[in-house]
Amino acid sequence: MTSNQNVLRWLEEMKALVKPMNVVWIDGSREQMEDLKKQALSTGELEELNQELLPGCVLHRTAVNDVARVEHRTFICSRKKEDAGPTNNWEDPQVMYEKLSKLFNGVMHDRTMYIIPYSMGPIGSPYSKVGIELTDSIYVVLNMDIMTRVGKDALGQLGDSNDFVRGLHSKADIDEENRYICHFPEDNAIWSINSGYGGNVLLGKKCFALRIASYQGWKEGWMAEHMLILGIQNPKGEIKYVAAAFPSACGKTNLAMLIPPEVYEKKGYKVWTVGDDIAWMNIGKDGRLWAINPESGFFGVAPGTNMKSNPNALISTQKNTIFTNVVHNLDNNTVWWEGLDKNPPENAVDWKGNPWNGKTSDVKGAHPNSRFTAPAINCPCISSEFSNPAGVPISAIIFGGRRAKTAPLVYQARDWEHGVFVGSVMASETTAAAAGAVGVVRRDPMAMLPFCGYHMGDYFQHWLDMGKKLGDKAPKIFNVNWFRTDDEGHFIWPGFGENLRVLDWIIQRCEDSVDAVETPIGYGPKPEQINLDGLDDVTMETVAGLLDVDKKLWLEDVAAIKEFYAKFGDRLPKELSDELVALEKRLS
Ligand code: GTP
Ligand code: SPV
Ligand code: MN
Repeated sequence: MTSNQNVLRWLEEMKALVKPMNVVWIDGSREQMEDLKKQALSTGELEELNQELLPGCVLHRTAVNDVARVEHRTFICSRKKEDAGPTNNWEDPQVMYEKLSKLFNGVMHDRTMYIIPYSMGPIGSPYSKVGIELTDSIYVVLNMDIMTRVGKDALGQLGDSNDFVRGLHSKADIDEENRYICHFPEDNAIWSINSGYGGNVLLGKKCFALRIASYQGWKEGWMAEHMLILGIQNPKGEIKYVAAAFPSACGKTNLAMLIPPEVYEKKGYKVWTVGDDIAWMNIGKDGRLWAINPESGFFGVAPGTNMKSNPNALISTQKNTIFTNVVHNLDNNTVWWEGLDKNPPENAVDWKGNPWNGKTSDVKGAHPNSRFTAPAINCPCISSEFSNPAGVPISAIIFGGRRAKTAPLVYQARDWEHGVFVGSVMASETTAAAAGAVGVVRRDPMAMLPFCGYHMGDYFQHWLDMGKKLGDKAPKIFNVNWFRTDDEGHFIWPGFGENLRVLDWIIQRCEDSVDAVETPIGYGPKPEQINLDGLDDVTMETVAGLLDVDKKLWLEDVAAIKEFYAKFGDRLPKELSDELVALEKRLS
């Protein structure tokens, strides 16, 4: 498939380590994928779903101990410990290579090794990058084929270059005790063993496109971020693009595909999806920030996805989709999950593979982190710019998280530096996307806590440096929170499509066509500036409450931020500690 000596040399080295029974190059052809799918169906690794209702769709169940990212077993193996920083697990690269070599030694002796060349980003884009993943899992091959641009084109893009990310993955025995997801940023390498779950094994995604790429972006002067990208088209046909960083399972896919409320739709507003999880952003020739989506599919959270909350996501999953850890409805051989509809199947199999009756069972049928892998081209609102090698120009950057209290519905940062501060102190309640407790508030700067491949203090400095380069062409920075709750714990803001009402204010701020109120934390809308037309159950008083800045809660937050910032020692940029002092002053 290639004469690239850098690739061939590395392959020989890896083959000598894992000693595969067979080696198969993935060329990206339909025939090859169909063939692999058939093999996986014959072994039970995949189950074929109803091909009339869900053409091309299959179901997969992971091991019950292997259902989410494992942050405590994820390592950044930089040569110097301090370069991984206080928020990453670290191990010396030599020590880790040795330890993993023992686990990888001969691990594929009775298995086929698949070689997947892939491009993150459109083929031909100056911003795209190539990786090669070696894996013993057909499930991984089929997922990578949806999520990235796989095969000959990617190798063509690489040419003779040595600039490719070397990914090695084996399911091994799915042994939790020996599960490792390891990154060697200085070697462009990722080794992952003993898992079969998405974020741990689709090495193009979080491992490359965020952890390794964030490091590359730092060195090369661009940004790899955990952000959706969407275009908002106004009635005049003008499209403004925004990028938004929310932590895992906090609403990126939903916002990226939102359906405008009827009053907006009637006026002619449209929303276009460019990406739902990852943005690579470069300064373009015109000095503005341009973003590409390095992926080509959606690895979305299934529970809660329905025809009301996110019809575009649901429609995207109706063909050529891989479902993982959802309910198998045996009556019609389709799938189900909590929040799909109010009609759970009675004759079904749950995500663990046990018989399940949705009418009588008191346990959940789908895992809370069950997922669909769907081709982006299936999405009814996919942007015409989705594969544009130049990307799209970003007008606003939006941070957000799950906060029951404290964070208001929306506010704007005072300037770029303050915006970096706002992103750096983001906090959110944890979700099922990672193993561990759910619902605990933790700091998650720029939604990158689990994904930053180097010292987070240096990462903050990189953000500040990018702002200096962008100057007055820098996107405006905002913070949103869809998740404020009332005393009974119900969400106050209706969310989903109605979030366009908030984006509307954000776009108006970017166009300088609306004023704002100054608050201690930044600039907020006047309640009447949030358009509530056609939204009967939300009053202006409710919005005023959602925009309220509770100084007492914020001062508590300041104390927590001080503690968090202390971790970074002298690698915390002075601009950020100054911002914290200034915030405290404005609050008292
Ligand atoms: P990852 O793929 O893990 O990065 O997640 P994500 O950020 O793309 O999250 P996603 O859009 O899949 O949403 C996760 C959960 O949040 C789903 O259960 C949604 O139903 C819920 N959710 C999304 N948007 C909103 C919103 O505006 N309001 C409320 N209340 N819930 C929302
Ligand atoms: C996330 O957890 O942020 C995801 C899913 O997008 S995973 O690919 O598992 O990281
Ligand atoms: Mn994500």
